[in-house]
Amino acid sequence: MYKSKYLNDVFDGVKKKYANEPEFLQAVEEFFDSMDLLVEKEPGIEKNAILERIVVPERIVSMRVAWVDDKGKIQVNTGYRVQFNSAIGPYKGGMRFDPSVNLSILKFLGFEQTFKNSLTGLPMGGGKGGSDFNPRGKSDAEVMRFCQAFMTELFRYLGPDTDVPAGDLGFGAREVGYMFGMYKKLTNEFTGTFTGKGIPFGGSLGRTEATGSGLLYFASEMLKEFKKDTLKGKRVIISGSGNVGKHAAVKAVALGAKVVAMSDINGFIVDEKGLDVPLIYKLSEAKGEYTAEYLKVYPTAKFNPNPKEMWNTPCDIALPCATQNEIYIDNAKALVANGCYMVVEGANMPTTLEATRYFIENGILFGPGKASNAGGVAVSGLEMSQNAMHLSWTFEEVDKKLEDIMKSIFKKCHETGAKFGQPTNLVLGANIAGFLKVYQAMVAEGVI
Ligand code: NDP
Ligand code: 2IT
Repeated sequence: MYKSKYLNDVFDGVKKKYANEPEFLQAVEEFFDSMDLLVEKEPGIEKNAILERIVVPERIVSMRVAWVDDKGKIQVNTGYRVQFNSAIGPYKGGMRFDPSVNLSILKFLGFEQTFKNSLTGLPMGGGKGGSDFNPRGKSDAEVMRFCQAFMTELFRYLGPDTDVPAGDLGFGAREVGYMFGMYKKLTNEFTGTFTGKGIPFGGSLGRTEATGSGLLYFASEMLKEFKKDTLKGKRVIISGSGNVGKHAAVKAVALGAKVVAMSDINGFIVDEKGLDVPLIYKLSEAKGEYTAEYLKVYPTAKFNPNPKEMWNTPCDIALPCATQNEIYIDNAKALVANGCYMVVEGANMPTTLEATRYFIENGILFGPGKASNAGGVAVSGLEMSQNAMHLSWTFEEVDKKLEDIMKSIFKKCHETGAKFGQPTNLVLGANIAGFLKVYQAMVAEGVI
């Protein structure tokens, strides 16, 4: 129940209409929690029906993707692109390949992306896409055929000033390469219509590392502002050993922290003395299961086949970097009981709403994904700029810009929270600060 009648009415409508989209409803509810403090101060929100409009994607395309596997069998998947909001720039956001992909998940991701992209300060709207295709266990040739088949339909909806996809879960440099190649062939143009591209064909140095590095820059700002402290010597646990988790681990170590546990979908490894992150990086790059190889080198490390139990590991800082809804209320309680005082989200919505509220109510420093993991899309924005200018910046230049953007996002969230009397509530700060720019643009652009 919100204080505002307007908010209650809009949320009731959303709940009824999208009852079968739990992840989307969860993202909207978290966002509306923050809007309760704003809608009465800003009557223009109700007058312009902004919330009714902002929860509906501007366009959703869905397509059949038929392809032939290595055995000659015809396979059929569904591909999607959710073009959520273009008020402040072309649609921008990743593509996810995972059997769990459906419209509820892509809509929650596209909704959050809109506010995340706004927080970066760069001109990017929100979008997300993907497919229920499972890349695990597929050959490179199968992945290529799938990506090409998907692009023969998707290309109609993309463009450097229309919609610019990038990577996400299950979708990395290989997939970007295959999809970009087919896009280029079909459109007969070489433009920056994907980010996260390989360096030889227009990619930005530093994009691969950006989400994980940016997460640690954000975490450093939180520690500096709220605890007058640094990452030096802090015990960190990280879920996910993919693009985000791996680079978060590398940056955590570079900034002096000790990574004591890391997981993937098969389980987690833990070592109080600190994990050998360069070795994990190397082994996980080879794709697939890496823990057995790691334990051969470090027999004192322990393996647990249940990744969820990693949240019972004593730590100072937890970085969920795998997927949505990884930290439930029981995991949150276990983290706090074992001494964790800071949680910073590398994944999108890895913390359930109940667990998020528990952290905030119990004074745990909490960095919401739409702010703390914005480094990836921020460097995607920098890649778009470099492509448009036909030039490329050095790694150091990009990394410095990333650090500045993460500091500025933290400042916006902190100062906006403070304006509403809650300086440590970065969820509130991120939602309101991300929203305000989109809101102003929507009003100025009229009823469309
Ligand atoms: P990757 O596919 O590179 O890595 C995902 C990691 O999470 C893998 O280690 C995977 O294990 C593990 N994982 C996947 N599903 C589950 C599950 N159900 N339970 C436990 N572990 C799981 O994806 P990314 O690192 O790119 O993305 C991770 C998260 O970060 C997602 O929420 C994504 O939306 C978000 N994000 C990504 C950005 C990017 O730039 N890539 C930017 C901002 C946010 P395994 O390898 O064994 O399957
Ligand atoms: O969730 C995200 O921000 C991403 N997957 C990155 C999107 C992008 O366009 O770089």
